Parts: sequence; C-alpha cells; structure tokens
Amino acid sequence: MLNPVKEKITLLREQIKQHNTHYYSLDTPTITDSEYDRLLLQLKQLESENPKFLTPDSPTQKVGGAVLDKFIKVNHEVPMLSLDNVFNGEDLSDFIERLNNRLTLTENLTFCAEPKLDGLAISLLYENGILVRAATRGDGSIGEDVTHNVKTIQNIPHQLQGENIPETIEIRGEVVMPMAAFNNYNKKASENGEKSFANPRNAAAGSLRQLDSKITAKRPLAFFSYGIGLVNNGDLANSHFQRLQQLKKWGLPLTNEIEVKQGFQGCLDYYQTILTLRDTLPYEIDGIVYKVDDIELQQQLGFISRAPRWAIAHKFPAQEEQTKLLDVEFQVGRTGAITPVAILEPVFVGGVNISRASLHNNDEIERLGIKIGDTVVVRRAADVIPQISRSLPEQNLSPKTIVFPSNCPVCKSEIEKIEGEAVARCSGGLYCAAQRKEAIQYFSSRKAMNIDGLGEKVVEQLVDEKLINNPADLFVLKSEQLIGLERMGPKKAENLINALNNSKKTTFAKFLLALGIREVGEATAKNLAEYYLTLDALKSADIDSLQEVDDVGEIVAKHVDYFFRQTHNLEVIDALLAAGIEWPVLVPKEQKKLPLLDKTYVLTGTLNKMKRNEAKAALQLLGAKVSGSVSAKTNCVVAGESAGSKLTKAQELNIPIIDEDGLIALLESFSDK
Ligand code: I6G
Repeated sequence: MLNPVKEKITLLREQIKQHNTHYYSLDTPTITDSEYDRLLLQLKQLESENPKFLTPDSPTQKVGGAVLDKFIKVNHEVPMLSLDNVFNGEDLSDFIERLNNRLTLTENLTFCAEPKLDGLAISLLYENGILVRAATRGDGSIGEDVTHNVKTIQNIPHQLQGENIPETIEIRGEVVMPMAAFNNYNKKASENGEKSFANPRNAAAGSLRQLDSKITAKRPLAFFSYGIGLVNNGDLANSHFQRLQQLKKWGLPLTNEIEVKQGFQGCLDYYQTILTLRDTLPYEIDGIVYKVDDIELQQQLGFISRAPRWAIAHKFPAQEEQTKLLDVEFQVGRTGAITPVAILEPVFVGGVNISRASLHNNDEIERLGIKIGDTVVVRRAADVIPQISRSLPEQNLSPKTIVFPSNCPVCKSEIEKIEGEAVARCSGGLYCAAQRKEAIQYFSSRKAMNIDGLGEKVVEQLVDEKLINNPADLFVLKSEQLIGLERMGPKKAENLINALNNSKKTTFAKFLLALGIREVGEATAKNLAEYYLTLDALKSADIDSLQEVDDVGEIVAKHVDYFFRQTHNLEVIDALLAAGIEWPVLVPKEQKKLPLLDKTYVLTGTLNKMKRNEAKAALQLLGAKVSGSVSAKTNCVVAGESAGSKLTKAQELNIPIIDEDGLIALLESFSDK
C-alpha cells in the first residue's frame, strides 16, 4: 500500500518541478511566486518531518531550473547557490540562534544586510579586469552563456578600473528591469497591442535570454552586484561589506541600501526600514538578504544542499497573489466614464484584503484575455490601486466571456465608444443619476448658465435630498425647499431663486456649453451656435454636417450626435426651454463687402515703388480682378513708366487711368477700413 505522506511528497515534487520549468526556463510562470514559495515550504516541512523520504533529486535540494539548449552551457566552478527563506521575525530569530550555536558565539553577530532584488541571477567573469563571460545561474552548476546580451547592459563595465584587480574574479549579482522602465515598456506594449511582461523579473529574464542581442540592447536592463564567486590571485577583504565596497571602486554597480547590522534587532530594524521604502526604490525587491559579514565565519558555516548556511532571505509580504475572477461589474463615474470592475474571490495581497480591482476599460480586458471563472493574478505595488496583472492558465470549466454593455447600467442611455479612445462613456449626461451632480454643477458654472450661489455643496444637498434630478428641476425650486438646506437662510434662498430666474436670459452658445456635451468647450459651443443658429437645426445635424463647423472634427461631431440622440437628454432640454430659458435670435453673419469687388484693373508699364506682383496681390485682396488686357470691361488702368499700347487703348476707350502714386493713394485709402 502507498504511503500517503510519500504520495503527497511525490505530488509536490512533480508540481514544483513543472513550475521550475515555467519559471526558470520558459520565463512564463503559471503560479505566483508566493504560491510557489508555499508549495516549496510545504515540501520542506514534509521532508524534515519524514527524513527517510528525502532524496537528492528533490527540488528542495536543487537550485533553479534546467538550462536551455539554445544557449552554450557554462560550468560554474564555484556553484551558484540559492538562498533559504524566512517569512517572519520568529523564523529569522531561530536562524540567527542556529548560527550563534554553531559558532558558539555569545555576542551579536555582524551581518551585511542587502535588498533582495527580484531579477535574474548572473555571473560575470573578469580576466585581468576584462569581462570575458557572463552566464545565468541555471541549475547552479551549469548555466547559460549570455555574454553577448549582458554586454549590452549599460551599467556593466566591460573593463574594471582601479588597483589590485585579481587575475580572475567572478562577480555575482542580479539583472533587473528598473520599475520606471518596466512600467514604461508595458504601457507602450499595451498601446501597440503587443504582449506585456507579467512583472519586472519576467521582463529582465525574458529580455536577457534572447538569442539576438539586438533585442536585449533595446530593453532597459540594469545590473547590481551582490557577491563574489571564483577568485584567482587576488587579495580581498575579510568582510563581505568591505568586499562589496571594493567592487564599487572597480566600477561595478551596487544597490544604495547595503548596510552593516548587528544581531537580530539590527536586522529586523533594517527590514522594517526597507519595507517602508520598498515602493520608492527604483527596482522591485521581494525581501532582504542578511549575510554573516565575516568571511572566515562564512567559511566555518559552509553550505547545506542548495544554499549557504551564512545567509538568509527574509521575504516581504507578496505583492502578487492568485485568485478567481467571480464577475465583472460596470461602474459609471461622475463624468460618465464606464469602468469595468473585477469582482474577486477575496485574497490577501501586501497586507490588504482585496475583493475588487479596476479593469480600466475594454482594451485592458482584451489585453488580459480574461474570462469570468479564470484564475487571475492580483498585483498591488507602490501606491497603485490593485490591478489584475494577468490570468493563469488554470482550467476554467465554465468560462464566461466578459460582455461590455451597450447601455449605461445606471440610466440605460447609449454607451458611447469612440474608435481610438480607450474610455467608453454614458451619453445620457443630463439625465444619468451617476453624472447628476457633475452635470448640474457644470450647467450652473460661471462660463455656462452663471447661476450665482449654486455651489458644489448646495448642488450636493439638492441631489441628495432628491429635490432635483437634472438641471431643469432647478427652475421649479421654491424658496421654502431651499431654506431647509445647510447654511441656507431665507435671504440666501431668495437670492438663489433670483439668480435662477436671471440666468434664464442667456445666449445660444452658453446654453450649448451648459449641456456638458463631451469636448464641447466655450469655443466649440460658439462655433456650433454661429453655424446652426437654432437648436432645432443643431439637433438634426448629422456627423458630416457637424464636421463643417470650425474646430469640429470627427470625434467632437460624434459626441454631439450621440448626445442629441438620447431621448432622455432631449426631454431635459425641452423641460429647460419650457422653464423659460431663452436667448436672442441669431442671424447669419453678413459677408463683409470688399471695396473693389467686381472691378477689373489692368497694370501696365514699370512700377518703381512697389513690385508688380505686390500691386496685383494688394488689388486682389480688396476684391479686384487684375487682367492682362484692356477692354471695354476694364474699370481702371494703372500706368507705370514707359507704358505703351495698353495705355493708348485705355485712352481710346476713355477708361480711367492712374499712375503709380495714384495706385498707392488708392490702396492707402482702404488700408484701415
Ligand atoms: O539570489 C540571491 C539574491 C541576492 C543571492 C544573494 C543575494 O544577495 C543580495 N546572495 C547569495 C549569497 C546568494 N543568492 C547565493
């Protein structure tokens, strides 16, 4: 009969091995790091409680994953190990106590404390100060040769500078994609419909493990050293911290946060400090690494299967957790923006319980390719609101497609989705309950209906008390209804009623502006009013006609069209007109008459004070036609010096003739009209 513990151990090992392949070799993890840590911890516990089942091929005894065939293999002469983890202060205290016991120390141990960057571990081999090889950690003994790619990373020196550089020195550290670059890369990728990276670690690993180093060169990667592997003919300090400072002097980059700390309390204080700084650091970190600082003590402590005994990673709370997408709700914002919100099976991320996350817009849903019922990763980083960063390829037995509604969930008006704009909006701006306060406030603002005394607080109270639902309701308010409001005495109420009455006399442009049509600001409202002259004409304008108005392009035309197609908006407009809002009738702008319109001029002879084409343009600007020949239809001939046959003909036909000074006087007589 099979032993259930052994069975469980076998199952966990298989699962972890599979995840190792996805994480280390394929750079496409199928579970979150925290879920992975939990599986590994579970396996470790079972193995330590049942040591008879411990085998050397267990993932608890191994580092990383297999190396990819596409790269040349590199032998790590000094194995590149991994680190053991602790997840709380108690386990850290146990770790330090174990060290003290092993070393039979009574005083505080000195540690070098460093942030643990979430990137890809790399080995850089320098011979006589020249970078000759770079390799991934791989399985700890064999890594992948990525020299060509690493050489494209800006902050990695190809040659070390300074004194006492050992003949051979292997630097170890982490390649990361800094946060700013990661966010920027993903933003651009999603704008261009390209695949974005799940997290900065994936971005770094995926970028470095490329066969074509031109691709790597385009990715903004950075390297930070954390230790030394192989050394030949070199004289190094006996302190890990001092060794790191030496690396810095040779030109190798270090993180800024490395410090020396004493004992458990020193380590814990450092952990707290860096945890509070976590979101402000330029790179993503997932914990702290404490290393016994004294190299001789490190040597005394040695290694266990896959990790040094003298170092430990103290992990931070995870910023990513996986959970189920239960449903998607659509929220309507104050300005009508429709935001899909993911309803999640509650999950604890970064110290907070999360059951909802914004999905931003339909493009984001498509980018993520998620369906209801999927397992998704919730990420909570920096001060950012929780995000769904990706879905995991777990079996979803009854996937439900997320359907973006075509009508507003609050007021049922049409949802306006304009091509090229990510945000979809409810077009029932005047009527929609979600947009009420914003719409009424905008309606009464100074540049629109200019209703004095109708500030934000009053509008809020009027809506909350259900005294008004839309701008038209303002005009049937009675002063008795107003007097009940906060800080509203009889005098103020009377003033507000008067202001409402006064506002009824307005202009067409201000009324249009007050309707709050998307992207119709003061100038556009004025242009629309001048072009259409009446509200009826504007209401029945189609998208093509709207685009003939100055400053109105396709998008604005569509907004206007949508707005006037919503029955509810039209009802509110009718109620406003019924309440007595009016404006002076507009008449078409008279075309200003040009003074020389219908007159034909002929220029002949040489002009001395102005060029002939200047004279021609000046006459044309005043409306004149400038002809090349004299006929009975010519109104005037400008005769310059040595004028010939044209002058004679003008004289014969009795056509008025002026000289160059006469022309100048004529032009000047119209110059300021
Ligand atoms: O994987 C690692 C990340 C960071 C490390 C490490 C580290 O120090 C800041 N240090 C060691 C000694 C090892 N792995 C093995």
